[in-house]
Amino acid sequence: HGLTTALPAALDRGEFFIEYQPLVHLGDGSVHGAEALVRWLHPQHGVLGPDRFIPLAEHTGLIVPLGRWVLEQSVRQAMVWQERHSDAGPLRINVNLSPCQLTHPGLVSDTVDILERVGLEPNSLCLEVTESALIGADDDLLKPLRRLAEMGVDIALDDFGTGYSNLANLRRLPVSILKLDRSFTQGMQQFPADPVDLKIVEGIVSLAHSLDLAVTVEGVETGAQAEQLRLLGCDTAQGWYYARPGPPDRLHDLALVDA
Ligand code: G
Ligand code: G
Ligand code: MN
Ligand code: NA
Repeated sequence: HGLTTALPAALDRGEFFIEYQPLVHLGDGSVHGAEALVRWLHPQHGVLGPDRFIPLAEHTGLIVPLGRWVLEQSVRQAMVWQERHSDAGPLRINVNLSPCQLTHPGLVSDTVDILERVGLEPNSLCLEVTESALIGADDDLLKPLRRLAEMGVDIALDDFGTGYSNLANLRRLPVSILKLDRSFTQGMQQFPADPVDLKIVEGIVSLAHSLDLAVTVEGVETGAQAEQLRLLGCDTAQGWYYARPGPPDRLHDLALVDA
């Protein structure tokens, strides 16, 4: 595969870049932070989204150095936001982790090293892990996540509700945030939403809060969705209604508007 063989050189040549999508508090619309989303500016094919190359990077192992690069860039960017917007409260950064990064022995030491070199507080970082990556996870897999959580790094369960997680299993995961999958948000397009959809989200939020987990919703595209998810008690939100993924300076504009 052409893209696969081009990946290592692309990292060396600096062809990857990161877009940031804001996360807002549903209560007052203020900016909470942003999720880092990597892209590849391919010299022939133009901008490629992560769906095109993350699976290839996972397959070849390049995901480890690429993931480390994404983490370092994102942590540096969060530090820049915090220095410029000390008034907005510490803006936070969410970074996605692939399953192979979870089993890589350097995960904890690389993360600690990056946070210390940059000077970002661990509780300004959230690592997103998909629900499917943690299904049936044994203690060996959970240990590095637990160490990071003990340091204050938030762990979010991404795409929550699409997998097959045993809800009772949530208690043993070192997770502090549930990111409700976009499919739930799509069910809130009508106002009022389908009563069954409302009940399901209400139940998830209630369970999450009783376990001291915060709930983030993804894929909010309309004000009606935002309002219904706010009324259901969701904590933070992300989606095109607020902002598409974009360059880092866009977060300054948003944070300034709300300040
Ligand atoms: O960027 P887009 O909006 O198309 O995101 C598509 C998917 O790619 C998301 O599910 C996201 O979790 C994943 N993704 C984006 N950036 C990264 C990254 O840096 N590392 C990993 N492992 N996945 C990412
Ligand atoms: O990590 P995760 O799979 O959740 O990554 C977020 C993905 O969702 C990215 O591909 C991002 O571009 C996409 N996305 C973000 N906001 C919206 C939205 O409001 N609507 C839709 N359809 N997709 C979104
Ligand atoms: Mn994510
Ligand atoms: Na998701």
